[in-house]
This record gives sequence, structure tokens and C-alpha cells, in this order.
Amino acid sequence: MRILLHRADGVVEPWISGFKAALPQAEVVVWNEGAPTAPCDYAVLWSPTAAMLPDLQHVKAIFLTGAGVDAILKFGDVLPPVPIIRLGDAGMAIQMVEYVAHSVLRYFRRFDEYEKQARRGQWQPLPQHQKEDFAVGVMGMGVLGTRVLASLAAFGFPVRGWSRSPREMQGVSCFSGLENLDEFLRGTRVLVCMLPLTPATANLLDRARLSQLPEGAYLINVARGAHVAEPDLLALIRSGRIAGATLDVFRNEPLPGPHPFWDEPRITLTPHIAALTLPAESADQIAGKINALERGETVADLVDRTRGY
Ligand code: NDP
Ligand code: OXD
Repeated sequence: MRILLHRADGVVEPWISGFKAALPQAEVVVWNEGAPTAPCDYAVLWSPTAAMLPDLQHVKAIFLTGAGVDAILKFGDVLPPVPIIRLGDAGMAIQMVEYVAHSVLRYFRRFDEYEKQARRGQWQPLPQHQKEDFAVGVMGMGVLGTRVLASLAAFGFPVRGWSRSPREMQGVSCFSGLENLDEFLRGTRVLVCMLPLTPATANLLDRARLSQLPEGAYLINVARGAHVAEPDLLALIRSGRIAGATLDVFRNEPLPGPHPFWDEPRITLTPHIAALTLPAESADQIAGKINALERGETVADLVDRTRGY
């Protein structure tokens, strides 16, 4: 069995050793532009280049080394009609929980304000925010969103979730569909975007939608930059309508040098690290799914191309 591996970061060793341990019968072939590639049974990749597409035509399935699928589905019908399978958690959910819980607590406990005070040598307790005024709303109740909702509920925050189809989750006020989005936003003090990027979710958080949030709301975006209209968010933060944002993802990554987000003190930026792919766990999960496919079984985390996630 041959596995075609593509890593944009060039870091292939942990993947090769991960597959050696989990799927010893497989030969891992590292894809290199311009170099001939022997036909492979499976492809393992994240964001393929157009030059790679001919080498995908004969694989039995394409495995993604991430949760988001926008970087591959953008190729549409040029992709071979084989299953595309994303990672399901593989160590990402706990990282998302850490990132989002940290960001919510930092704002709720006013740690960003205390940091500024400390730099000024100021000893000044501030009034505590109340949890009942701090509903956290998570857009996207999938593999990662549900784990984040459960963790925030455990802290005692009122939690709300928004999804495409109706969902139920204990302790979570659930909303679904565009027709209920404004109601979801109006009761959300901290908005966490954990949606996949699809034609239906691109640009969803524009001025009109963000203005549904209560005065002093806070945005955490760990999904994709293209969900948010960046100039609208900036204007709402500068006017004080939105208190601030923690952003891990941007329309253009790396965030370009002269971008105004760099200079906005109410925006906390991180370089798309909310939940990193862990090679050993991911190779192990993919190997398990390859074995299941070889036995003729169905596997979890199959991408639905029509839905776009
Ligand atoms: P899932 O596919 O498991 O869940 C997606 C959720 O979004 C589902 O609840 C789905 O609704 C909902 N959804 C999809 N389309 C719509 C819509 N049009 N309207 C309302 N809800 C919608 O995704 P994951 O939880 O695994 O991951 C979410 C995203 O997080 C990824 O797509 C990726 O972009 C991002 N990500 C970012 C990382 C980072 O480091 N910053 C790391 C990993 C992921 P329903 O339940 O009805 O299907
Ligand atoms: C992912 C990501 O989608 O890293 O997995 O953004």
C-alpha cells in the first residue's frame, strides 16, 4: 500500500514515523512538485496545490490533516469522486477548549485591563462581571464546538449554540438556521465562531449581524477569517459598540504587515494556532480509518461535498 503525503510546511518526519508505527505495511511517498509520483492508494494532505491534483486522480480516498475542508473543496469538480475524510478531533478539541476558555475568562475576569493597570503601577480592583450577564454563544455545534460548549458550561456560563440543523445539548440553549440567528446573537455577550467556511457562512459576521450583539459584546474567531467582514468589525470596535476581539484566523494569512488589526489594542491576535494538528495522533487516526476502508467498512468524518463540510 502506498500513501501519498503532502505537507506544505515540509515537516514530514513525524508523519512518516507515525504511519510506520500505525500502518507498517504502508510505504509513505512524499509529494514533490515536478518529481514523478508512483500511483498511490491513499492521499494524506491539507491544502493541495493545483499541481497536485493529477496525482490524486487514482487514490481510493483523500485524508485531510485538519478539520476544515475549505482549502480542498475550493477545487470543486476537479477533485476525483473519492471519499474525502477530515480529522475528527485527534487532539484538536482539547486545544480549542483551552484557547476559547482562556479567551472568555480573560475578558470575563478583566485580566486584559489588570495587565494594563499593572504596567502603569496601578493597584485598583475593578467591579466583577456577573456570569448571568455573560452568555457565551458558539456558532457551530460540531466536533469542536460541542466540546467548547461543554467546557464553558462547566465554568457556569450560560451557553448558547447555533447550528444549521436543529440540535439538542443538555444545558445549552440551542438555535438553528438563519431565521434564528439574530435571536441567538441578541442574547450572546461573547460570540465564538467555530463554523466551517462554506458559501452559506462566508461573510456571515458583517456589520448588520455583529450589531445584533448586545453593547460591549466580545468576539472570538477560531474558525476562518472569511466569516468576518474585517472593516466592519474594526469600525464596531473603534466605536466601542463591540468591546474587543480575539482572532486566530484572518482573510489573508499570514496577516499582512500593514493591516490595522496589528495596531488595535482591543484586538488580541494569534497566528492560526488555536488547535494544531498533532502528527502522531492524526496519523494513528488516519491509519485506523484506512484499515476500516480496506475491510470495506464506513468511516467517520466523511466530508459532505454538497453541504460543504
Ligand atoms: P464540524 O463540521 O464538526 O461542525 C460544524 C458545525 O457548524 C455543525 O454544527 C454545523 O451544523 C454548523 N454549520 C455548518 N454550516 C452552517 C450554517 N450554514 N449555519 C449554521 N451552522 C452551520 O466542524 P468542527 O467543529 O470540527 O470544526 C469547525 C471549524 O473550525 C473547521 O471547519 C475549521 O474551519 C475550524 N478550525 C480551526 C482551527 C484553528 O486552529 N483555528 C483548527 C481546527 C478547526 P449541523 O450541526 O447542523 O451540521
Ligand atoms: C483546521 C485548521 O481546520 O487547522 O484543522 O484550521
